[in-house]
Amino acid sequence: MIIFSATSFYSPSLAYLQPQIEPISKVEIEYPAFIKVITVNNQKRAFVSSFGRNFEGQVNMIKDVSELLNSSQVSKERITGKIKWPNSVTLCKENIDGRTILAIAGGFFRHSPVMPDQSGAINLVTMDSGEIIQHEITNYKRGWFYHEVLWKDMNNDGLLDIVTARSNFSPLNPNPKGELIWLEQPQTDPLSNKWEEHIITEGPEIYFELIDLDGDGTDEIIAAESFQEKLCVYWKDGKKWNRKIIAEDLGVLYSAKTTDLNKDGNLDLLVTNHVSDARAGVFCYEIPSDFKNAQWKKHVLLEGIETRKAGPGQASPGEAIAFYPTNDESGKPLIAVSGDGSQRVHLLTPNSQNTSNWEYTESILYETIDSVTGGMCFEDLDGDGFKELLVPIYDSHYICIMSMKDLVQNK
Ligand SMILES: [Ca+2]
Ligand SMILES: [Ca+2]
Ligand SMILES: [Ca+2]
Ligand SMILES: [Ca+2]
Repeated sequence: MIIFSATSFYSPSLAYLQPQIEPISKVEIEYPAFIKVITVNNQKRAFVSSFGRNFEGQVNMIKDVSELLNSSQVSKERITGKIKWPNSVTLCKENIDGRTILAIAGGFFRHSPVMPDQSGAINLVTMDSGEIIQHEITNYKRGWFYHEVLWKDMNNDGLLDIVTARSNFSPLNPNPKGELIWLEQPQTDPLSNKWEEHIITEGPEIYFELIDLDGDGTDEIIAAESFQEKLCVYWKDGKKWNRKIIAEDLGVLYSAKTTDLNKDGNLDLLVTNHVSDARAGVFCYEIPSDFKNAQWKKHVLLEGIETRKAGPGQASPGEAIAFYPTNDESGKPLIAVSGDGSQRVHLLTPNSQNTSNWEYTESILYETIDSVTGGMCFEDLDGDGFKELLVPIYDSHYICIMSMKDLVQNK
């Protein structure tokens, strides 16, 4: 077994000689857009969301994730083929009605007036006992779509509810809006009864996080208001939500996630945008203790990502994920970035362990042939202690799997 210490791994004298690492496998699957590995009943399962303009949206489950490591063909089970543009798949941590439940967010915007309705929904799916049950819990709202789901008991009745954000953006809508809502789990028959909708606040659209930044027992909201091009924090005063704009100079936003990037003990916000100009990049905002009034100090970690995919609407990057190659979480995390229109997976390695040094070195982990990259995830699939990176290679119809063992050993 290969053992490495944080010290040797992060030593700046050891640059990545071969940053582009060979995939250990490429698994065929049509139009993969997002992949997530979720432990369901103590078994790791991979869920792949697929969609395309003229391709029926579907979510497939790969029951035996070890198949992903050594074969281009895997046995998969379609858990739904009836969801428009499925995005994230999120497991409810508690059984509901004795069943394991997945929530799938979906929908997309219309590019043109002749395009059919793409309005989205939140669907619950359960597949215990081999039978698949699907229940749409949102009311139809024309032109709106959903991306992320969070399970949280919002009314303290002991039943987990769903928090989600929706957007009504389209190129045909000059003033897109967002809404953060929660859907109340009914007391009985949650797989057939209505989940009552409650609006939390207008604004949040795609990525959001509920987090109690000041420890007063009430969550604040951090939101990437993607199409409104605003990165915001909300906090509650009595019944009123206050909103502070952290940034509005990045263009369309992709993701925002709290994590301590520089390991100084304070949370930072890791942000990506999604543009086709020189601003395309990866950014960090240090969250000040006086988050309402003080400036959120910005650091540019990577900028000028080139959008190599041709065609209208192509942009870069996608989501950035702070990660460690193994379970050893000492030192600063590395950052993996799905390039989306850059057709690459970018790796950012911190130049120094100094908490006041925000410099990173970019290397390319993987480069596709004319395909955008989708929503990726890390998981140690074979239990060897090194995580695998699973990347949807959308236009070329496969999932690329790389072992972080190769990253560590190549350096
Ligand atoms: Ca509840
Ligand atoms: Ca708070
Ligand atoms: Ca920090
Ligand atoms: Ca592994």
